[in-house]
Amino acid sequence: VVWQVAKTYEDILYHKYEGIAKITINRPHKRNAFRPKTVFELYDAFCDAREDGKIGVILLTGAGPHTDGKYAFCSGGDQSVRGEGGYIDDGGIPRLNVLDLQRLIRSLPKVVIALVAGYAIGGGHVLHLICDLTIAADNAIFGQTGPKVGSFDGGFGASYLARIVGQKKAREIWFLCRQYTAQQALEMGLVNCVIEVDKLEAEGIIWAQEILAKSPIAIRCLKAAFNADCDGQAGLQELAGNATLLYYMTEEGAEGKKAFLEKRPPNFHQYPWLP
Ligand code: 2NE
Repeated sequence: VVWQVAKTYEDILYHKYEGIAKITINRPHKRNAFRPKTVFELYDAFCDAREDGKIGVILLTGAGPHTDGKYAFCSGGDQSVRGEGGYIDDGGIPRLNVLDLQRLIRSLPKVVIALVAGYAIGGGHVLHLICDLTIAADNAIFGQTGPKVGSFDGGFGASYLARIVGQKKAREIWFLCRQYTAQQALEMGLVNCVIEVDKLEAEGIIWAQEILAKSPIAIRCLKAAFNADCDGQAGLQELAGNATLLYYMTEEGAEGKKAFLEKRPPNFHQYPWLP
């Protein structure tokens, strides 16, 4: 695979290859912890991948290993820039902008696959959780730390985690702040598969290519449908948005617009009331 650089950033890497975008958090000296700038860059790259009609699958991963040999997907918010009210950006503004990123990953109509080697901890754990699929390297370590470091994610980080692993296990993960191996994560349904670390990216590409061979509209409707089950009115909005998109593609839908522009009454009689 020859990755093409899609755009250059400070805290992340962004590449593309034949329908696949790869976004890499690139702060290995901090176990890929994110600061506000990292999140703004991630948001920008995800928006680009969303807009690119050739891209169907996005891989999210962490750079590594670090010089000490350790791997990390992401270790959450950068505690060294945490101030009152959030993580402080370059302009001194406190931010929790990772919540915006979570919503973008969840709602963009393409498949996002987390490739996790090493630590997926704290807000980094929630990032993999929010992705549609997770492929774990055999050295992956999962866990939340919030109550240990004076933080918590009571949004998707709590409720969606409970949807995935069940209420008891989700409470254990948050209340005890233990770390779990890739195998344990697999057993609790937190990841889709476990693979040797040096095969992680190749496996991600295989999964992506299988998905890319499928119908884009079928995949986007399914993602919206899975989300709708958990996301209340926002989830229904996404699902219904797909219905509107498909309706606009029909002659019946186009007739309403044409009639308005031609200043005549619409002729919907030509379309049946299907059973
Ligand atoms: C990830 C973990 C378990 C790795 O442990 P280890 O022993 O392998 O590495 P070490 O030595 O702790 O970390 C290596 C370097 O990375 C920095 C460390 O400070 C250290 O720096 P130096 O001493 O070499 O200068 N580093 C690692 N994680 C960092 C972080 N999150 N922020 C800033 N620097 C970090 C271990 O490192 C760990 O437990 N990390 C902290 C995990 C954590 O508590 N994350 C925040 C959770 S809260 C959150 O993410 C959040 C939220 O709850 C709600 C909204 C938004 C965010």
